Amino acid sequence: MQLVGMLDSPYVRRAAISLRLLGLLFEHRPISVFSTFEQFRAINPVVKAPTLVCDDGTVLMDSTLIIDHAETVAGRRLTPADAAGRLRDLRLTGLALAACEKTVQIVYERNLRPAEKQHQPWLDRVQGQLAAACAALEQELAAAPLSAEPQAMTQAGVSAAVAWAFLQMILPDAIDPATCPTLADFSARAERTPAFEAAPQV
Ligand SMILES: N[C@@H](CCC(=O)N[C@@H](CS)C(=O)NCC(=O)O)C(=O)O
Repeated sequence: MQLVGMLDSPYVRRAAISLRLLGLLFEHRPISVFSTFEQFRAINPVVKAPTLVCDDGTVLMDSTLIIDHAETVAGRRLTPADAAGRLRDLRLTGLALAACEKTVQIVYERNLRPAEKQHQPWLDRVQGQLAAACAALEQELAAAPLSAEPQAMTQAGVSAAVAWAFLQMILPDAIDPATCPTLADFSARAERTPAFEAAPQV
């Protein structure tokens, strides 16, 4: 199978890291939805990254659905098996995905919309949502740490670490790392593990 998309996308990156943690072999095709739009469109006319081209030719999009499929192929999940553990993992993953989404919305508003058409009240709203997602992640990780060890890494860990690294790379002034020390430390430790190092965001 082929994973299509650039690793500067947190969605592509969480999919790539998850595939590796699941032990699945795949070819990564670093094609951009912006600079190589037509090349991407030839693979997936919807032009969404990540896109997974499955071995049977099925073109699958959305990182969560790609990970769901990968877990089925691998025969195991990156979420805890028990209901309470899985619920916590899903909640943390949801917070991380919201942080990714709000970060991307700010970047698109700033970079893709002409300056005179940018709407500050919308940016303020999104910034507040991003801050809320990061604060909740920080609070919950501080209360009950996630393991950054490869064998114990769950989807919440993958997504939280990727979301924080992406935010720091692309909007370094948006959230002061001093307000999220647990999240920042967790992300840094995860980044030093083989599955993360094999999928560098820069
Ligand atoms: N919910 C989707 C979000 C994917 C997403 O928005 N990807 C961006 C790249 S970071 C993209 O494809 N942007 C191009 C577009 O939406 O036109 C997922 O989890 O895969």
